[in-house]
Order: sequence, then C-alpha cells, then structure tokens
Amino acid sequence: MKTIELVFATNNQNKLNEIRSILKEPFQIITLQDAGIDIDIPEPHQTLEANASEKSGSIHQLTHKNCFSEDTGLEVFSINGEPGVKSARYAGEGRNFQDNIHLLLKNLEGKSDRTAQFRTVVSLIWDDAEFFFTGICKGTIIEKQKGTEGFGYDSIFVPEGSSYTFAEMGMEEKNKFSHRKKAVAQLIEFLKQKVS
Ligand code: ITT
Repeated sequence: MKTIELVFATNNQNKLNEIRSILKEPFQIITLQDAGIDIDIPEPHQTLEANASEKSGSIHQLTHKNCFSEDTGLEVFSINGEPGVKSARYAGEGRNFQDNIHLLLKNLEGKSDRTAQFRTVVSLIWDDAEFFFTGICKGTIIEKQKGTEGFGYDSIFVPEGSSYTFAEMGMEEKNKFSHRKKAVAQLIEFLKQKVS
C-alpha cells in the first residue's frame, strides 16, 4: 500500500511519541516541526470536539495537507466531569502537571466515587472534509501518585482491567487500554478503506 502522509497538529511531545507507536506503516507522520510551523495552537472552546477541530483546521489552513489533531480530557464523574476540557490548565495557565494533579486529588478528598474516564476526540481533515473519531478509557483515580512513565495524569489513573496506573506501564501496555489508541484505531480503519 502506498504511504499515507498526515500532519499531526500537536505541540505535545508525549502525544507524538504515543501516536508514533500506534500509527505505523503505511502511515507517515509529519510533525509541526517537520512542516516548519512554530505556533501555539489555541484551544479556546468548551468541548473536546471544538478544540480538536480548531487545531486541525488551523494547521490545515497553513499546510493545505491532510492532517489530524486530537483533544483529550480526563473526566471525573463525582466532580461533574472535571477537569475535562480544561485538563491541560486545570490549576492555571502555567500547565504545571504536579499542580494539576494536586488540585484534582484535593477536589476528590472525601469522595467515595473516584471513577473517571479519559476521552480522546480526533479530528481528521482528509481531502478537505472533516471526520471525528472518539476513544474512551474508563478507570479510577487513586489517592497517591504511582509510577514514573507516561505523562499528564497517568500516575493517578488505573484503567479498568488493570491494577497498575498508566505511569507504571510501558507504552505498549498502555496502548492495550488507552483512549488515544482506541480513537486512532478507528482513524486507521477509516483511512485504510479510503485508500484501498
Ligand atoms: P496539543 O498540542 O495536542 O493541544 P495539549 O497538551 O494541549 O497538546 P490536550 O489539551 O489534548 O493537549 O490535553 C490535555 C491534557 O491532558 C494534556 O496536557 C495532558 O497532560 C493530559 N493528557 C492527555 N492525554 C493524556 C494521557 O494519555 N494520559 C495522561 N494525561 C493525559
């Protein structure tokens, strides 16, 4: 099958590493750096869908190439789905991850329901049309951080079906459960049909 080139509209190196471990041949990922783009893409909206769309749309305008982005949120049910769309900046604009985790653990003190989900929404722009794919991973927020792998909220999230946090898993193991993997698996199926 011929190579399928896609620009991945992200400034998050951890996401890029995970996506590279999922999207293998015949896909070829072009990073913003490869494309010579150095902008902080705005995420001004109230939904993951709208933010994902903003990211892929703004990069498509600049590159005119097929491209995709994703927006991910950690949704904790007992606190009305927070941090949700605010996941990157939960504790403020500084995007400091320890602060985000501490605030979340504080907000969950005394709550008996600690169930949560990661939700990833991918926006793909293919031949100038937009398509969405969603991946969900359900799990639980534990009380103390465990593990040093991964990024973001990985050290406090135990996915259903495991007794380890994402931060105690290698990337391949995380991919067996992950929201991102599930969303991107749908994108892969979709594109394989388009190009076959
Ligand atoms: P973009 O450039 O792709 O927008 P971002 O870091 O701003 O990168 P998001 O708004 O989608 O990305 O992500 C919200 C935050 O949620 C992100 O900064 C992570 O720290 C956290 N997050 C996303 N995916 C995660 C995962 O798989 N495990 C743990 N935390 C995750």
